[in-house]
Amino acid sequence: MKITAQHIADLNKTQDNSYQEELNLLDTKLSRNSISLDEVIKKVADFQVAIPSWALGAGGTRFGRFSYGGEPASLEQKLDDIGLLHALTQSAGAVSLHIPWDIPQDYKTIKEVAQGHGIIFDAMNSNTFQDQPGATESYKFGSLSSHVDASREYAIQHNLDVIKIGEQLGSKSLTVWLADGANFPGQRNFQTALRHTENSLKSIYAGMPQDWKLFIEYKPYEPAFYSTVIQDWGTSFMLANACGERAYTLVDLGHHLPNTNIEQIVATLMMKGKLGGFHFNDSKYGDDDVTVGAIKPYALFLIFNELVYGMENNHNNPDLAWMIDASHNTKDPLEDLIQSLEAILIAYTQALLVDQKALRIAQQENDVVQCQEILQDAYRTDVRAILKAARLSAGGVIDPLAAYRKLLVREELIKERGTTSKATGL
Ligand SMILES: [Mn+2]
Repeated sequence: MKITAQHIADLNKTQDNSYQEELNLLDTKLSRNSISLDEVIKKVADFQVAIPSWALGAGGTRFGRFSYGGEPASLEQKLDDIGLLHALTQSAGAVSLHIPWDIPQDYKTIKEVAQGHGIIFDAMNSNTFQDQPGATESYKFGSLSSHVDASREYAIQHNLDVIKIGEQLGSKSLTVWLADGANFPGQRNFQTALRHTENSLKSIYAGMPQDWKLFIEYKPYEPAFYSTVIQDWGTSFMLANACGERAYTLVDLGHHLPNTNIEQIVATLMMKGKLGGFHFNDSKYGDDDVTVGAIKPYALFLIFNELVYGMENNHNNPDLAWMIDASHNTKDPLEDLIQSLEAILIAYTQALLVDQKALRIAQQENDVVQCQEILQDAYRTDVRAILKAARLSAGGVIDPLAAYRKLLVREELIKERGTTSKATGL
């Protein structure tokens, strides 16, 4: 199934356009704070989030996985699904590939399919957290941190292979997330594991083309339940500094212990020019299992407030690689991704509405109450009309979820692919 310009035009004719009145009110409100509505709309329209190639099938847990039907069975079909998302939202113009789940068989075709959908290849993701069929070395007791030389070298080589694949697709970055850790006290020597990891990352960094970036992701626990080698932003930051100036920390929202002040981590990393990538999701208890903005939308806004401040003030920090990294157990994955994109853009837009000048003055004057008022005034603004205007200006639809349902996308995909097709991934 392909969504055409005609589909979009027809949908927009029938969709509710009362948002325009809301837009006029917002224009008046924003101009009081000297914020240009047109500039905000342009920034929102330009914001692109990568969709990971593993997020297009039914999500699940280790206890079970319930298929949704019409799942993409090949990389081409995964790109087609992102193409559907991008056609509706105009904000999913990138894919993040996971290797070896999505090794292209025919690079020329894959590139053409992506190009046809207006999708670029964002960060490549390596996988050293499971043994593949036919693997000659095991990651059971670690990969880049392993005390077994052969396992470590095998994992380094895998990352170098991923870079080679990415080069052929036009990707410019590699994300490394390690499951390496220990399940029981005494199992591993912390210092040896960390030293091995640092040396392995340096070898990978040395094998990257000059215009590539390395993103080092961290996570406090799981799959290892006693210790994780790259457990927090400080460890990632230290390793990135050890590698070199094109190595950065990657923040995944779900990879923090409960109540961690993620916005402060973002601010610290951006001040040092070391925040490279960002993974969106939400969580009630831990990890990344819930749709972005489903649980803690105010926390997401506060994080975006620091991201926007950093993007405007920390010119030493590179443009960020944004990606959705969530599971969507029991939901239609495409509907879940539409909801995630909406939540991301709402938080981003609200952060753009913060009256930064007034906030600086209130901070300077120690007017604590006014500081909170300024942030919450932006957060409590309903910005959905701005998202609609941004999508429309970029060639998308006013209401993506309603359009998705009206076009019977899932039903069409089930007709095309059947009910038993299964996507590789989580
Ligand atoms: Mn992640």
